[in-house]
Amino acid sequence: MRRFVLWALALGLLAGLAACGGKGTAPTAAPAEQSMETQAPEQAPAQAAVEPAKEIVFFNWSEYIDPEVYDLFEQETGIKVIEDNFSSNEELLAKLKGGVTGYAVIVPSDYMVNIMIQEGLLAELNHDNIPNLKNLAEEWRNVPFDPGNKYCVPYQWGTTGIGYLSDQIDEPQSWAVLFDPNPDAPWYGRATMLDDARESFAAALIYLGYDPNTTDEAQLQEARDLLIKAKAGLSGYDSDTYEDLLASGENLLAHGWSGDFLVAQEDNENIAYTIPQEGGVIWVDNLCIPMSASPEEKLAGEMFINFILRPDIGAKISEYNYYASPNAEAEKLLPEDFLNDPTVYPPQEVRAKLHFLKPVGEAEALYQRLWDEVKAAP
Ligand code: N2P
Repeated sequence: MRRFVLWALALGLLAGLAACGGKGTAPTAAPAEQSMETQAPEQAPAQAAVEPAKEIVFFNWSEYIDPEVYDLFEQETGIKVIEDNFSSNEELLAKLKGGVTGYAVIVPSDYMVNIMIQEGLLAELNHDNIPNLKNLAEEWRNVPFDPGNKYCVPYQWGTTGIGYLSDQIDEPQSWAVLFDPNPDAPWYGRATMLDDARESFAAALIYLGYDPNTTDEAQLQEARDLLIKAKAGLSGYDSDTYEDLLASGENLLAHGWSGDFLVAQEDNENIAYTIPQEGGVIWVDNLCIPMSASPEEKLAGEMFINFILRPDIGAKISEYNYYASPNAEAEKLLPEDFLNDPTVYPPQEVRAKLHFLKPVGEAEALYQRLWDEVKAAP
């Protein structure tokens, strides 16, 4: 534990030195820990050092991390992590654009990383503070929305489809179970859709055979009408407790995220998950630091990201939330049945029908307006 604290302090010192600009002496190539041990304290330019914040707030999706990770991180570094939750990328974006402060690490999905970079909302990561980046699988080192992990580190990835109670209804084959509401179907009035504009529009657009990233207004209006039609068969929109409503038997069907259903199997073994024949969404969520973080929060945030990238911690997180890890070294620690679970790792023929959401530029406002119309409709 002491070793890590020293190492972290040394990294903070180097970061501080680097931030000083060109005038100071460049840090030597000697390993940070060694230089800490051999330097007399009075020789260190104390004014340049950034100390990690003692407490940080992690703004995350709900039930997405094993809370034990916080205890382990605190034991190791002395830094306390407080969790706060958001329910959609748009909610997260609105908070940041509204000038919120106090968040050290946030977890936007792929397309939202793109938008946040363009809006200047993300701080560049100091890779010197994140040596465990080397554990990321090669395919996650150069994602198109953030080449070279300049701003973010992939956290977990998964899919969006339909969860259902397999002891009460047959496996849904099509999104029609939601978009062609039938009062005689057992799940009529006992189904939810995600309270998420892009996700719910994606489901409707995919069902209609359109691109889930379309910017065509006529197609989007058609999708809006379909979403309004579907409301007759829904008990509501929900992104945080839909899996619990299945586990309790209150609902029979839910549009939602793969791992959430798998976790809920612990409460009800009849919960199953499927990607309808028309296809679904694939996404990767990312650990990023908002521009509004203080230097102290940023350093502590980078230490936290580095901790999550530890193989044992990455494996622990996947074992808790049942999402796939982008961490190659963590995957090596995961059991065979996890790695072979087609719900976690969709087979090639399913993968071919999955779409990443992409930024839609100016049409973003159109999506939001049409979603507001869906929500307001009777
Ligand atoms: C976890 C939510 C998964 C995040 N409850 C979907 N991007």
